[in-house]
Amino acid sequence: MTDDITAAVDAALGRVEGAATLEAIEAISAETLGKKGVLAELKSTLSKVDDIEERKALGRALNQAFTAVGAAIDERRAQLVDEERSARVQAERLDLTEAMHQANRGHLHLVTQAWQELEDVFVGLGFTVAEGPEVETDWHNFEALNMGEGHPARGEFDTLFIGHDENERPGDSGLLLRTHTSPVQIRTMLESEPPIYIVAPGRVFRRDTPDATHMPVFHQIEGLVVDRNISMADLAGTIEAFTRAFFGEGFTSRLRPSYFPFTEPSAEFDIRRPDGSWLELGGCGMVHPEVLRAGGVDPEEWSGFAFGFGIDRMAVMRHGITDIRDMYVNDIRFIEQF
Ligand code: FA5
Repeated sequence: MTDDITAAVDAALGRVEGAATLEAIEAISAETLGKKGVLAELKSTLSKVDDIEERKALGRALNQAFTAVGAAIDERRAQLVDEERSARVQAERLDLTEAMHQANRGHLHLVTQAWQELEDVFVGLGFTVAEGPEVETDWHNFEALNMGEGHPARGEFDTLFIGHDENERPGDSGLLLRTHTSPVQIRTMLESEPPIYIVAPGRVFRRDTPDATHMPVFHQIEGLVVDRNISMADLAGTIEAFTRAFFGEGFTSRLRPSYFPFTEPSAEFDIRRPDGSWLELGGCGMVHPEVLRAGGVDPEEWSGFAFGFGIDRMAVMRHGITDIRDMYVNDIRFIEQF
């Protein structure tokens, strides 16, 4: 019988080693360790052994056989569970690397790109960046800029007013959507002492009908310099340096006499398109003494220049876009070109 036990154990261990699936291992377990298994059958014959010592020894041998085969089965089962799990993970794994390679990264809006590059150019020229609110007071947007109530120049800005209720007349609240970034000049002068060298990019609003060069919501970058002995030559030099840095070679610019209530003298800044036509980019001039006073700056001691350029127009100029509205319709065929 000892030989039978040894043979049963050897056979079981051999099968366990060769088992390739969990089903196979469970079958071996049942056939070896189960109630009707080989070892159980051998155990049932123990009662037929008359010699009590021999029966005890065989009983111990059988118990060891159960333990040895059970341990081998447990070990192999754990291995198979592991193998099956890794096979499943492998099979279900999503290969994301391919999708990553194909992913098409978008880019910032052309106006945002121009905005950021303009900031870089002016910071390079020694300016700092300032900002002001989009909802402005009539005082900051007009009055302090030498356009008191009834000033005819107000009519050039088709203003969107903020009302508290529908019975109000437009303008009653004293609040509006800023029509230009020039109110930031006033806020900066009131908040800081000269010398001042700032640019203020931002969004502005006018009741303008969209066309190839106009949008009702657009962007400007304001510049303000207040220091001792600032002259028109400093303004011209700054604009020249900025044009070269932002547009690069091949673009020509010109200053043409103009009128703004908040600068004296005033000029319009134009840039020549590659096709030879000129586009107005913004206004500029020497800050009017009344504006310096409104900002709490003594015009006897300080002088300054200011400019306000349309960022959207700069973006279209740089990329040779013929219609400003194209930048706002989000046609992917257009966007992908940049
Ligand atoms: C002004 O807004 C003055 N505040 C500029 C200024 C600042 C002059 C400081 C002197 C000193 P103007 O209304 O011309 O000026 O607008 C300036 C620029 O904004 C225009 O030259 C143009 O480039 C741009 N712009 C004006 N209206 C629109 C519009 N509807 N859509 C797109 N760009 C516009």
